[in-house]
Amino acid sequence: MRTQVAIIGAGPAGLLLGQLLQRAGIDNVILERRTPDYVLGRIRAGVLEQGTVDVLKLAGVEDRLQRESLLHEGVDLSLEGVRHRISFHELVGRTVTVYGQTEVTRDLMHAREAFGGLSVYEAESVALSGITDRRSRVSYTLHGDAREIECDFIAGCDGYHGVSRRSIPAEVLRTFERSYPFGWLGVLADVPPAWDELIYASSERGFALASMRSPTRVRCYVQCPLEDQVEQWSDERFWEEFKSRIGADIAARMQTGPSIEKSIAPLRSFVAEPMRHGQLFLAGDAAHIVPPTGAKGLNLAVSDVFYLYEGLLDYYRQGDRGSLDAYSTRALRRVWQSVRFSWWMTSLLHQFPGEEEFSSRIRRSELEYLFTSPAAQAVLAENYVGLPL
Ligand code: RFL
Ligand code: PHB
Repeated sequence: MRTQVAIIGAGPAGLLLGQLLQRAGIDNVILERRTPDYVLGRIRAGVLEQGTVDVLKLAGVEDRLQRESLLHEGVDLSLEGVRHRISFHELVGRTVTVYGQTEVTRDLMHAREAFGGLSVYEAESVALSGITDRRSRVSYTLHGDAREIECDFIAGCDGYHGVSRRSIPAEVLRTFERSYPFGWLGVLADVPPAWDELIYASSERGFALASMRSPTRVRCYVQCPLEDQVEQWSDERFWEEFKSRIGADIAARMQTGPSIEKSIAPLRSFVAEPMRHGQLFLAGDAAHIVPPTGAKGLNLAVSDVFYLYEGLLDYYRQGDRGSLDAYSTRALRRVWQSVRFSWWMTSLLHQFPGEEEFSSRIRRSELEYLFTSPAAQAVLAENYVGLPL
């Protein structure tokens, strides 16, 4: 088989790139290791920047998003149960959109089906070759049959554990990493949220986040030890812990219910440079990971894809390689901004096990400064709503 762009991975990055290229008449094939249901079963991000919504519009997948998403004008930061509102709208004149990653993925899958784009699910043993000699190929097996795709470019959109980044020689790739000594335990439940906007809560027992997916569905997280297993956390234990951190007034009026999904994610920051090697371009979690505290992972995947799309468009429309050549530099500039912001939000709001008293006093002092200083709040707001693409 021959195509112009072979895309590895059908997460939001791969599907969005496929959809943008499809609309521009650029031929592409998506290879995904899992089944569509498995991909849709992964509960992840919930907050979209305006820039992300704009790119989704460009991809023609805004109908359901516009009908079902929730517009949030700010968030609450809570310290030991006392909440302080950060109004993005008042501070920087912008807002964010609450709409689950699962729904973005579902909309993109439907759009691809409608357009007749080729997605190969359950592709095994995906391997990349000829990345630097302009005869790029991707081989894989499907239900035991060996197959190969010849292509102009490969887009590595296969997440942190994918094969694309590992196909770049070690002497070319530099990686930067920080692991945090805790994880997030997340629960999805069909109860109406007792909060109007997200609450990021710092408490002596650890961080908690109150989020939502719709007027009838909540998504809540608590910071937990890295060693914890989901089985140790019954729904009762989760809700009790969540209530002890989120603040007494919310705890008193919130509804709880059986979890429909429960999972633990470790927190880490990771960046691989460069994001391009020969004809291979990395996008999204394949190139970088941020801790979820800043709500940036999905948004970064979208900005990478947008830059890559512009580069491919210039190449196929005008034969101009300039923006493809600039891709890695351009994407990494924005990546590092989000890496910095996510690291800062994580450091500000979590309890670090074994930390000396000095650091926790500094953190408390910074939070108190944030609550009283519109200048400090504006810095948070500007980053949270998303720096310009
Ligand atoms: P994905 O979603 O991991 O998709 C990669 C796809 O590639 C497939 N794959 C392969 N396919 C073929 N061959 C191989 N060898 C393959 N190896 C892997 C995988 O099966 C998968 O389908 O990466 P992508 O598309 O780059 O998207 C990135 C986002 O998923 C991620 O950044 C966000 O979910 C991060 N994130 C959040 N981001 C936000 O912007 N806002 C949020 O509020 C937010 N909250 C979160 C989050 C991530 C979380 N977890 C669990 C990590 C909350 C959590 C708890
Ligand atoms: C979510 O709703 O899953 C969510 C929201 C904000 C974050 C992380 C996760 O910072």
